[in-house]
Amino acid sequence: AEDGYDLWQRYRPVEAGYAIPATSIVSEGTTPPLIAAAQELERGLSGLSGKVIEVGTLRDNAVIIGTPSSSAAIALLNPDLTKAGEEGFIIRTTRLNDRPVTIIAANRDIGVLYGVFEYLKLIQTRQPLTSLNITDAPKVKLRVLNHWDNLDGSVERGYAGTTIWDWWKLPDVRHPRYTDYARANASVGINGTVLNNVNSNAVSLSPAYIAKTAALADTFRPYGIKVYLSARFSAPIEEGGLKTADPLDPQVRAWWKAKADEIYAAIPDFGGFLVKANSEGQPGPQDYKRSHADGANMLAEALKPHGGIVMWRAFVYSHEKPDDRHKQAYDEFKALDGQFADNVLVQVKNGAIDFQPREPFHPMFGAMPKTPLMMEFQITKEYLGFSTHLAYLGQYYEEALKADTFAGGKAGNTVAKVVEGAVDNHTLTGIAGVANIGMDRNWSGSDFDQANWYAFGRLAWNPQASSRAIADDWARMTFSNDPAFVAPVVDMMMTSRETVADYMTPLGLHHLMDTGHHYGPGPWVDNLERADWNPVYYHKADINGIGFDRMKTGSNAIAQYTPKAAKLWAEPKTMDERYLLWFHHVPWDYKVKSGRTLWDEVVVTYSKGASDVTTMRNRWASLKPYVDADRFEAVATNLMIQEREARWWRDASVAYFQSISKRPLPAGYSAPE
Ligand code: GCW
Repeated sequence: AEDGYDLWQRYRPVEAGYAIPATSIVSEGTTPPLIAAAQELERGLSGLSGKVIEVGTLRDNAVIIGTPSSSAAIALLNPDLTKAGEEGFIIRTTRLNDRPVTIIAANRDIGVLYGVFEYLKLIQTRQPLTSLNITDAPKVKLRVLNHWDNLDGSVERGYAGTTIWDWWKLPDVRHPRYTDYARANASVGINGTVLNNVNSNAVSLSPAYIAKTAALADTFRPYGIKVYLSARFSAPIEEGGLKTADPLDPQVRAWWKAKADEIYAAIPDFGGFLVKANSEGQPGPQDYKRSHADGANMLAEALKPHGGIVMWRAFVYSHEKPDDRHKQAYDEFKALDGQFADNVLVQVKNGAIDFQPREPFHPMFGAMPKTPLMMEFQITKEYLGFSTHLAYLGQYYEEALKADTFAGGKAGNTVAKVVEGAVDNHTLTGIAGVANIGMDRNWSGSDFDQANWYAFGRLAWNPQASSRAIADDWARMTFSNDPAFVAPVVDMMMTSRETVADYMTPLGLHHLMDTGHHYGPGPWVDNLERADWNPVYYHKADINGIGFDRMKTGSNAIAQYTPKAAKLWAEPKTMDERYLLWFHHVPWDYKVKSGRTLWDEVVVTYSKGASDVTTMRNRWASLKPYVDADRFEAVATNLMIQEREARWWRDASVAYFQSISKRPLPAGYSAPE
């Protein structure tokens, strides 16, 4: 049965009519990454061609893989690898000893593995193989998953079952699933993984857990994946028995240095630490009246001799500050630009609130030229319907990455270019994605959520890639290459996130999900202990209007953007109305671009979102002939749930807002029965 376990690496036989010329694999490499590369190529080519294609001798149409130092054949052919860099590769059809061959070559072993995955993708997406000349290399250095996995097995905001890390049985038991995890990640170029939740437990830094972490690191190493840990800032107290975790205290600094030395003794290529500090109740340097830079630099100093890095999160907000939550991270961090050690990256969520279905880009991007800023996307769909609602996030990520920061007053300095380091000349660069992986057979909780993991990796490799092209590859590799399937599915994926925004948070509304779990509507919630957790704080609806005024007349968060970026949102009349209520408090009777009143537009957009899910559901039903029965049914069931819940969102939201606006529903829209 098709249970989705194979992800986009199914390697099922191609249909007659598509030719795979490869006859044998030539690989002389003996290092673990080169062995992994040869094994993957054997597995992929054999599966896809339906015949055994093994590592063997040179024949016509052999595929030769390796680096100039591991392969005499590659050395002899001496291909130009200057553009392949540290992790990139080339794929080329050429001739050797008068035989036609394909070479997959790189400067380093890991590039060969990446090249193998690219070559297999060409077959999986039915590209011609006869005259290849490909050079590719990642544009971002650290391409990292963040697991919000707790040591007790639960996953914070995880909707795909419990953690895949079997902490009890590690370090001795190494499940094959760990290798499959590494293969999947390497296939999209992910080269790092933070194993534990940012809301971390100091036990993850204990000797027993370091040994367990080392076992995972050993398993992932052949695939180019480094492990990292979330570090609890108060660990010197909890694990070390010290009285303080003050970053300027010599004993605290010595404890972290010793801890880093201990970790590197077990894991020589350990990546470093991810830290959530002074955010949502987590300990941090401010507990000792020190700055984020003081905290980050202390850890950076401990990791530096070993080549490790610190990813310090900018997701901070405090309810003690009555000001707009939107402004807090920028306000705290902007002043620290230039104060971070050179092995620190500041990790910033794509938007200033919290992974909402739509957010404008975070104003920190472009505003801290002296600090490498790492993008943090959420792959798990905390605010977009968990794993039952279909929302393709590739399109979401692309929207954030393409946004123009106008840094330095110049057009074209997009978020992607800031993250790539191209705007401010950083070589230490990174993108993180909060993983959607768990023990479900299909890894991600649903078949279509696998696409979000896939798209994250592809965009981390190349932040300027097209999310539509990525969806197209994914649909072909995961389901079918039949154009009658691919075209409608890609169209459906590309509009799916907009649909979710329409039925949950239209026109720039945000954070209206029910409390705590964030599933389903809760725009009426107004009784939480913290004002900034209440949906009413974000929509500010009253009898006259709705929306969060972030202009000068309100919180003035708009001033955190460069003038040219701010200008795009300054005028309700001319702006993209999908951000309208994010920045403006607008009267219900205001006329939007469609000619309707704002009130009518809110109702119409909620309704459109709900009916677009019905359209998706019908579209999927029509694709039954192209999909195996198990996965067809699994997706169909989710779409049934999504349709029901989109209507729930529409009806509950419209009814609630109507109780405030006191306006009639527009003609043709009836109240829910
Ligand atoms: O989105 C919020 C989540 C928390 C999460 C926090 C964060 C890990 O609701 O579950 O905690 O953000 O990103 O730190």
